[in-house]
Amino acid sequence: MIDLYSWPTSNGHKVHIMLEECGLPYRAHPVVIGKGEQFQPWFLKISPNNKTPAMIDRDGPGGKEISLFESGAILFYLAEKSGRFFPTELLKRHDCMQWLMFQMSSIGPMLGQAHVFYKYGPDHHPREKLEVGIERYVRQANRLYNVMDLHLADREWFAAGAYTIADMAVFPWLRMPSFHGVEIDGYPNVKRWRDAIAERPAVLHALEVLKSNNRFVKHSDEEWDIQFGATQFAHRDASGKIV
Ligand SMILES: N[C@@H](CCC(=O)N[C@@H](CS)C(=O)NCC(=O)O)C(=O)O
Repeated sequence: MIDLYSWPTSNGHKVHIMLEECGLPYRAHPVVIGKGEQFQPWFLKISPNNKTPAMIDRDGPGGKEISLFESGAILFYLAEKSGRFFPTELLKRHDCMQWLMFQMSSIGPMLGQAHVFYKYGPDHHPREKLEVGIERYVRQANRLYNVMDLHLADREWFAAGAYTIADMAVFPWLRMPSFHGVEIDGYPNVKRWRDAIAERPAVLHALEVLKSNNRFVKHSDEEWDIQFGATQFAHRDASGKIV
């Protein structure tokens, strides 16, 4: 059995999608990041970077338990475990991996920063203090959409000529383009690709996972502090205690 410690955000959704696509049995446990549950000692043991999602597979390789953090690593593990959504042919494997890495190193970090500066930040800081960040990350977001739009102009999927974990990794980040200052109609190939994935039954199921916790409302001051302020950046010891 797989225990997934997650939250209904883009990074959590990637793994929910893969689990639903594979039909692997799992239990999804919420880690309430707005309340700071990601800093609990038990969670830091499996996710030392205090981020969701993290996963424990009680029946890992050789029947041994394995715990993993980082959504890309989890997607790759589940692909290897299930033998699905990751090509077997070597050239195609590398193609898929480069686009998975593109998501992990560019789409997630840049769009994530755009959300902080452009969408959430103005509720907590004077806008003039955020301008450099807003300009940089909204530009980065649009630059990345352009990269993806060119790539998808003559391809149905991101890599290997098939729907893979690379598509599953990118998709959740593109559900709310307005959060990162992007007009999706300006990127028709991205829109076509995104809308095709959004219709998949497994994806629709996955977006329901932990959904009752989801809310697109302004962060309270406490939530802001925990996720983006002093509490987030406090130094901690190995047990998670602020030192
Ligand atoms: N690179 C990580 C990023 C994970 C991440 O940023 N998770 C966010 C939710 S989307 C989180 O748990 N934030 C809690 C915090 O920053 O304290 C991954 O892909 O798993």
